[in-house]
Amino acid sequence: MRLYLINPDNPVVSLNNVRWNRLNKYRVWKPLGLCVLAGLTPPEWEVTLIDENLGHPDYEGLPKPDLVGITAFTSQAPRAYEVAAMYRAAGVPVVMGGIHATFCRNEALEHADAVVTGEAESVWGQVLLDARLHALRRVYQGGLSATDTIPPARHDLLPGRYYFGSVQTTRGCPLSCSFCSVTAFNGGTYRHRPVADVIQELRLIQEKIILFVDDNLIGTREDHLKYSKDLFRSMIREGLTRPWICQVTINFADDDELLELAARAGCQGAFIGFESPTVEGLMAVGKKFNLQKGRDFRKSVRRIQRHGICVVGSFIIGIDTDQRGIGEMIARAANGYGIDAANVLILTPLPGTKLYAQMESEGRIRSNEYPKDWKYYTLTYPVASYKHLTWAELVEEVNCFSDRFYSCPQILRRMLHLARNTRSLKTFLIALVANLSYRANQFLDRQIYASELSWGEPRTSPTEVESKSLIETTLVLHGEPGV
Ligand code: B12
Ligand code: SF4
Repeated sequence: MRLYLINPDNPVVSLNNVRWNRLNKYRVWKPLGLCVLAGLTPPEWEVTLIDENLGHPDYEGLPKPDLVGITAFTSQAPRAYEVAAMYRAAGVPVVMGGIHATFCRNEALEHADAVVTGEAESVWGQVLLDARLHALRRVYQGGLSATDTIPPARHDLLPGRYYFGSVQTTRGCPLSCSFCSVTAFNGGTYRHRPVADVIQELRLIQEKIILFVDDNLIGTREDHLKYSKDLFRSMIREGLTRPWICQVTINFADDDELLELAARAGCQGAFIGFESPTVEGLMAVGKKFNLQKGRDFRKSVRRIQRHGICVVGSFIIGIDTDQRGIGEMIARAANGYGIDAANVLILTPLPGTKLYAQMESEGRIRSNEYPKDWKYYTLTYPVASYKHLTWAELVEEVNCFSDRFYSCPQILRRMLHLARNTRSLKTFLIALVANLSYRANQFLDRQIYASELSWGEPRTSPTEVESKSLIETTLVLHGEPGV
């Protein structure tokens, strides 16, 4: 029996599009969900993983599979449905799963023979049995899995084409930011995999650098931190100290023992959500956590960097409290905190989030021709009405941030600072690549925005703008087929 597991791409994502920016080859990460699914698949199935981010295969030339499984973040959904249609037309049953199919189950059911909601560990075996018997049910509710049932991912199925290997040690996050799908998907749980399982899986990864895909690697409570320390100690003991990067909350800075162990275990970079430079902004997105203990961000960032770990900060523009000048304010805050790179995203109502429910009830979601418009839910496009900013103004603020933060002198200043303060060449290189690729991607996004603005969007609120035409202009300029 032949099974294809497919990760669709999204033609309007610059972040992981190698064709647009060669530096993005450092930012194309393995679709770990599909590698886990392959790990759950019994040996009588011959599994092929297809990651469209590495290029589309010649589907026609591939042998016909018995079953196709497709994953999708929301922004990948339109392409996922195209691939599903192609296989269903050829008489191959298609199963969809992942975060988008979970939150938009009925929509996914229109495009697939079966949908798996939630995590796959408890139901994938049944799906495969039913597929063999040509008796697929329409919906399989995976719910949340016990973490000791997560198999080692099949890292071997996508060899040699990625700079980063991926591994997951926890699922969920103890916090609940309004814009984030993680807590909605995980029902507010924060679950740890057995340390021994993670260690076993780390041994299977061939790549020289690893991304811990955990949304919050260290958690917030004492017992969470204890788990992280146990994990790092085991990694050190077992000699599994290849360089790695991770996502954490700012409390990473508060425990020197944790930082020391993380650094010794190979940590070179931490991605931290600062979200907003203002107290009101943090309150508006439900991230009061960042305000606890009278936090001094500059000192916290320094404490992390002192361990040779670079800090990449993430911010959001378009929060209800954001006004003109927010781009400049974020650039100043990011420089003030002393972070090594920063990423600014546009507030986006992702399905399943509190933000989506709020914006929908207020009639503020503008890009709502689904499923077509999902491709803009990349956090780099405006898709809603923003309280104090028109789309044009929002884009100007994003551009203003980039001009200030990613100017050549600023990048040079940061790199000199890093070179003086870290003895790790690898940390330096990671930060350099992050800066250069963010800079290049911002310019790509700007080309898109510029084309929209030159097309003539007046500086009016998107309620008065035909948002559909705006987006279509963008796509025509990028040669998007079918528009
Ligand atoms: C690593 C990661 C990335 C990597 C991508 C790696 C990759 N190719 O998968 C990078 C950095 C490139 C990335 C990019 C983006 N990401 Co991202 N990313 C993640 C992260 C942190 C981990 C994903 C992961 O590996 N999880 C571990 C695996 C094991 O879990 P899983 O994928 O959910 O799979 C399980 C189930 O869902 C299910 N399942 C999944 N697929 C399938 C398929 C079938 C057939 C079946 C049966 C079951 C099934 O079974 C699996 C095992 O139980 C998640 C957060 C999260 N917790 O998922 C965010 C997340 C998925 N990303 C998110 C977003 C928004 C993005 C971006 C759009 C924006 C951005 N700037 O970050 C971009 C664009 C991506 C694109 N191609 O369009 C959102 C998605 C929300 C949504 N509704 O779409 C998430 C949830 C984060 C968040 N805070 O909300 N991301
Ligand atoms: S801290 Fe990060 S992962 Fe956790 S809910 Fe907030 S944005 Fe999501």
